[in-house]
Amino acid sequence: MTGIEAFVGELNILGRSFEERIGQVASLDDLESFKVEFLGRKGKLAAILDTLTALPPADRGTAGKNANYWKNFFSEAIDARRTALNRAEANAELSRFDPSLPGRRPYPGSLHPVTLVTQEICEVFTGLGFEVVSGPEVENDWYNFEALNIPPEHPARDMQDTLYVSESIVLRTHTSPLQVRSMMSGKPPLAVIAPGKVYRRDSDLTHTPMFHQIEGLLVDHQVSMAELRGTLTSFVQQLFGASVKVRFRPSFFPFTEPSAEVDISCVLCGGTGAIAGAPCRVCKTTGWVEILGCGMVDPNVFKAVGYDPDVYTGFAFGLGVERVAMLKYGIGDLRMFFENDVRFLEQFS
Ligand code: 2NM
Repeated sequence: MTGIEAFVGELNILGRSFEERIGQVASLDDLESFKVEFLGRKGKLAAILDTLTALPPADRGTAGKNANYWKNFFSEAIDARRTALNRAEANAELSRFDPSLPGRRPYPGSLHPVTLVTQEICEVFTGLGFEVVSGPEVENDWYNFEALNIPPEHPARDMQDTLYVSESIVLRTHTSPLQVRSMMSGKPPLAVIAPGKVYRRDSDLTHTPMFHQIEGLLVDHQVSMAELRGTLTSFVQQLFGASVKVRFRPSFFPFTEPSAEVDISCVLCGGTGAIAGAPCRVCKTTGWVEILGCGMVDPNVFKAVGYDPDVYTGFAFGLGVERVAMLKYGIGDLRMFFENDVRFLEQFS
């Protein structure tokens, strides 16, 4: 065998061993060492090429072409193998993913019961022609007290009851300052409903330092208490059902005269005071529950906002939203509204 024949023979043996083994390379790491073994600077192909200089110069071209052929063959085969191994790995990952598994249940959330009841009450009053108004939670003394006929020595102004920001700035203790603002920025006929947060220095089982109120006001010529009674009767029957009974009891507020508190027949026992012979826990056997306060706007309030009390009369009312929500949904504990336990809240979705 001549030199060139031996050279080409070595290459062919190397090529066959490459072809036998490449199919068994099973990982990308193994493929890199396999590449070094055949194509590396000190690899098997390089070892054969080192013998090229021992050949007669006339044979070196043929030898070089043969060696190049194998070099390209090895490179392409290794690249193809790398592509195949990559694809196999991607497929293995896909097979770990189970497309038949059920999706995760969406968790959409829900409106807070205080929001729901506020919306519902505002809808009843907008249906009666009232306009919804809003305004600042931090008020000055004049809007919160003075304009509402609450004099400087009134107990409501006590540090015990009111959250003061400074000597003359308070967190509003009711939403009435909104009605004062409405009267001053508008003119009769006026019908507004004012929902919002209010603040009082009070915290126990049945009182929270922040709660929600809705107050209403209607001003026009010759507004009568009969219209107050008709409006509020329509309101509670839309909210609690046409069969609830309504009664008005005399009461007192500084900003209304006369004033009244409104009771409805108990929503739990239906006004009987008992359920299956047991005393009703909601009305304490009386058959009635208090739902709001109201009255005819005091002339002093009209004077404060620049309305002539001999020309205009009006009625006003106010209610606590948490209290109404407790009655409407049969919630026994005020703290439920503020704990934000999802198991409680999701019942209103
Ligand atoms: C109540 C009860 C009675 C009331 C009065 C006014 C205003 F600004 F017109 F004078 N706003 N709200 C009012 C009247 C509120 O809450 C129990």
